Amino acid sequence: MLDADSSVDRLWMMRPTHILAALVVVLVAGWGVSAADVVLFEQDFKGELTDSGSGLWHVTDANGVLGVELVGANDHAAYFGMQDASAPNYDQDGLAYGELLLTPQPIDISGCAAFRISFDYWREVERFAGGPFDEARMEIRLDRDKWRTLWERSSMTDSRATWTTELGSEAILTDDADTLEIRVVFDSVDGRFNRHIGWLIDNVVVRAAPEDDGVELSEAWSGDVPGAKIPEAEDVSIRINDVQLKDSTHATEFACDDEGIEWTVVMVCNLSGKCFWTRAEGSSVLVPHQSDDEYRMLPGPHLFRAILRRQGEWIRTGMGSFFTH
Ligand SMILES: [Ca+2]
Ligand SMILES: [Ca+2]
Repeated sequence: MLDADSSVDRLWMMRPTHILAALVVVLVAGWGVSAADVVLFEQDFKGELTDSGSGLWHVTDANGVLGVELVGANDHAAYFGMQDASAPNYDQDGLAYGELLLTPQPIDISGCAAFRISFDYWREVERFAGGPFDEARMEIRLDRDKWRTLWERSSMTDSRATWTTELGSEAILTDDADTLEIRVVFDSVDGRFNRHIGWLIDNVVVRAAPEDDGVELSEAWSGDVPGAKIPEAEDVSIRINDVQLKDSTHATEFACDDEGIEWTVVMVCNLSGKCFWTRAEGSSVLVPHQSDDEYRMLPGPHLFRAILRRQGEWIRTGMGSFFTH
């Protein structure tokens, strides 16, 4: 490193044109470092992914996906779905769920104050205004901390079935973190209405952003509802009633006595907390223990969680338990 005196000496030895040229170089280099749109990472699925993803995630081949326009000649994208020759879909036996890590190595963000993520996506899922199903999420984590949902769409937002660019309007402060990882998650929540093409993603780009534009990661979120953003409410409780149906099978009724409940979504989970079946109705929900076309729950204890819309606000309960017969 030059000390101050010797660099001053050297400047005096240069001719004015050299000094001007040096100034231009310094200014351009300075702008380059502070420029907001320096690309830190790009994923276009032409190269290798170190993670093959879980569930139905895979990179499309040169034939693309029936019904989805190609992003470019011989282009590839990440797709959650099955490339059925006549009707691609994610209709499996039950829940369709998968995670795909988009960053082969953690992205080095140690020199940045903030960053912005943009990407292209194509989405066609079920339409249901009463609750979040067929969730498509982008999640990120800083310094290998816990995954946070950054972007989310579900059955509550109309599918556009066309390539759409998400500009990532909110920049996120790095908070002195050194690494950033990105993954995508698709969660059908239950096994119903899954004969849709699903979700594709391409051209994920991370750019440096000025600190002034940044918001804290906990504040940055773009979505229609739920996921990590629904606060857990301690002032609501769910009442459980065992009900015998006409055909002498059993059901459990979940009801909330709180006034102003407009929607109740009950998620039935196994004892390890994995939710595998969801039903949404008005102020109460009836969950049959046996259903010919869906699930036959084994007799015994189950866990549940409820998501409620109360006077326009979404809230969630903690885990509760109930018995099936
Ligand atoms: Ca691509
Ligand atoms: Ca569905």
